[in-house]
Amino acid sequence: MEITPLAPSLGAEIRGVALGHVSAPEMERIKALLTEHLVLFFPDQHLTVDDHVGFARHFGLLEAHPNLASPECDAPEIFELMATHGGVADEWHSDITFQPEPSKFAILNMVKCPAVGGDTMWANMYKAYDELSPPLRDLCDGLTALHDAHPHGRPEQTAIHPVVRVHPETGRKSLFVNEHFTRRIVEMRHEESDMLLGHLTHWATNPRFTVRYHWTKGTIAIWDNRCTQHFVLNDFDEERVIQRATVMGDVPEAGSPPRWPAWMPGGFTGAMGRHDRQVNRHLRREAKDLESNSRDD
Ligand SMILES: O=C(O)CCC(=O)C(=O)O
Ligand SMILES: [Fe+2]
Repeated sequence: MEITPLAPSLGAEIRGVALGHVSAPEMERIKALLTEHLVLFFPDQHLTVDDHVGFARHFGLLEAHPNLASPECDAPEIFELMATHGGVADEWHSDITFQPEPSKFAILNMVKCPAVGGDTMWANMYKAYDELSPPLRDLCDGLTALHDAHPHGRPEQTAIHPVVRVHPETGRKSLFVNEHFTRRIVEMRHEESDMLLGHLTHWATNPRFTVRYHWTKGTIAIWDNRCTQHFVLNDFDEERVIQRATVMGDVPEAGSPPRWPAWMPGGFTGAMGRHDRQVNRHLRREAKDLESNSRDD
């Protein structure tokens, strides 16, 4: 395999392997390269849907998109996104973090892309964490945040995750909040949460942490959602079609337990902001689930 790193922070282009029939040693090598570079690009693969799904299965169990349909694509494991004149995910995010177990990997097939425009960017969340000052790292280590599916019109789908997660394979810490799905730091007043989330989500996308990829038709990309975020440039007129296989996730593990309880405004519930209410509802639901589970035991 021929490996070309694309940026100092993350990303490598790989040639000299046919993903339609990878051998076990090649698969081992690809997994190691993904751990090292966080996002990999394999140009000129031109996989069929079956080969794409077959390759993606090497990374784990696949899941359909929880909220968005792919009317033009029959394969249940594939999420297809068609766009013309832009209309893509142009907010930084890691995939489906509003779920209790957000997806581990995405394996994307670029089916049709504009000659110019529609590039995708990724950012390295290990670096975004490592380069915070020690006091801010320490604060973030002790916090959790509420994520929701508001971008899919489903704000009632919520999950609470650590603001800093530990990667189960590398043991490294990474920043795990994103502008698309993260709403509230659970342990803070909403004004403080807005300030900190605003800073962290902006910081996470510092150009030094990123790579930008210009697609060609038939390229396969794989990224690790646990330590990266991505953003599609909404700057094209032609048609752009991607097909994504999504590998089921795990519960994000915290480096340390939350050091403070959830913060709630005192007094009458009318004083609550929208995201306070969401946190409140989520915690009540969790407590109820816990109670009914212990009753079942
Ligand atoms: O279209 C792309 O480049 C990526 C879209 C996206 O956000 C995703 O598939 O998760
Ligand atoms: Fe995405």
